[in-house]
Amino acid sequence: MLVVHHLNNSRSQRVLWLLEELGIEYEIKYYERDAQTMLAPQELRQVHPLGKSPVITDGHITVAESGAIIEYIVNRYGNGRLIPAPDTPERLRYTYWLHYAEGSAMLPLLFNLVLGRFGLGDSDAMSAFVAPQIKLHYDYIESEMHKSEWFAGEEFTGADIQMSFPLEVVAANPKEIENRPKIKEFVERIHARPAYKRALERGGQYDFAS
Ligand SMILES: N[C@@H](CCC(=O)N[C@@H](CS)C(=O)NCC(=O)O)C(=O)O
Repeated sequence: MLVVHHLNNSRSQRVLWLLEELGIEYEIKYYERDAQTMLAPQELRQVHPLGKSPVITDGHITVAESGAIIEYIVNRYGNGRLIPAPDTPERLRYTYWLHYAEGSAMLPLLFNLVLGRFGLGDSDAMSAFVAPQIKLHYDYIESEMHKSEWFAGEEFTGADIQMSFPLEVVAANPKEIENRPKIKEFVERIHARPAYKRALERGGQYDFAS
């Protein structure tokens, strides 16, 4: 049985959602963030040395990194669902957004979170680097979203699930989406999906679902 090592209020909500979209049976092992540091408990390091979530175990296989997990699940259990056909422009877009979400889109958001938490929300680093990078990336995403219904094309895919987390984080700040209607609409659309709602019921606390 596939097991999702799930940290509350985290990126691993995406993995639950993917499994619900595909209708695959799975178990959840729940982990709670430390209320002060927000870090995962040490026991998660017994599953993977970095102790980050999501991690999945599937028999003797352990997979970390949400993009790699989505690839693994879609390739192994998807039967062609949630992934565009090989050698198509849509497949290339799928791969691009699958990597872009964690490789690029999350970085300025993470800087923003860390600087804010350490009282550096008004620092030069924030105004000279972080804020312009957030603007650059999220204006870019907004403009790309005018091209098609979903990230890889007209069909919903695993790339939409992977892109959901950075967009939910951005959409949590009303100022960030007041001039980005495509991002706002995307987040509303995914939240309305039955599989998304089922994943929320199973996953527990997740602050970016409204
Ligand atoms: N790029 C990784 C990021 C994993 C990550 O940093 N997860 C966070 C949760 S959103 C985490 O485990 N934080 C707790 C910690 O660092 O101890 C992925 O997409 O899986």
